[in-house]
Amino acid sequence: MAGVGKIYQRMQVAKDSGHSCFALLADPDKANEAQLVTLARQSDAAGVDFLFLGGSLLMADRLALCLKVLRDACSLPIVLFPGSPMQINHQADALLFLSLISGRNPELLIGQQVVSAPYLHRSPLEVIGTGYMLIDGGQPTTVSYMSHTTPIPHDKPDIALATALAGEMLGLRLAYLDAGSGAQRPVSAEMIRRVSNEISVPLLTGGGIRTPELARQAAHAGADVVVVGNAIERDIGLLREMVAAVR
Ligand code: 1GP
Repeated sequence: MAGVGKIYQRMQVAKDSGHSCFALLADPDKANEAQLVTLARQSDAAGVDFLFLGGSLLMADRLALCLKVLRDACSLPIVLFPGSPMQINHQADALLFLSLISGRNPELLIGQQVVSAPYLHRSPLEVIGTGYMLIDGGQPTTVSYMSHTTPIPHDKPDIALATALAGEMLGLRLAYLDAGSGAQRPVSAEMIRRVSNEISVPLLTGGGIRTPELARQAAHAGADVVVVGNAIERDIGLLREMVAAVR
């Protein structure tokens, strides 16, 4: 488990080179098997860098099935983006080991991590410690409700920066600014720029990125990995354009 794995290296290259990556987020609750196969094949063809898999609340026990379907349909790296320790599965390549550092809920800062650490220690997964920050996206999201935390205000880039720096100083290897799935407005370019310019770990952002132009703005502002879920779920025809915009 220790050391730097391939997926983290890829994100570091993005940070060092200024060439951002595109991650497609699939929610195991939302896509059926045929849709997952299409998603995987089209992602491969469009040059998607990572498939992220997870959701803040899973209503059905489909994670293992989704992993198998995606695995069989493409060769892209699969990264778990778990809403809870129940969303850990060793068939993925890597796991974002999230600490919700924008909140003050001890369970999500360290409690659930303690529960899952012994399992992860023995698993082949690349475990990537991630400082996860919820940013106000204009409406309450499932994550803010489920986590009992208050997001960082949309127009307070300094708070996001201070939080990201604290995460980095604590040894977390990624920073993730998330406006939440389906956010009315994504994290602002100003906030992304402010954080990206000052931290030395790769920066991910997602939530409410509905158009190629918004994806381009996020990458241009300094996001090393741009994560999109809903928009592609709604219209897979946007995929190529989204990936091209991030490049
Ligand atoms: C990943 O929560 C986001 O960070 C995904 O958000 O579904 O709105 O793209 P969307």
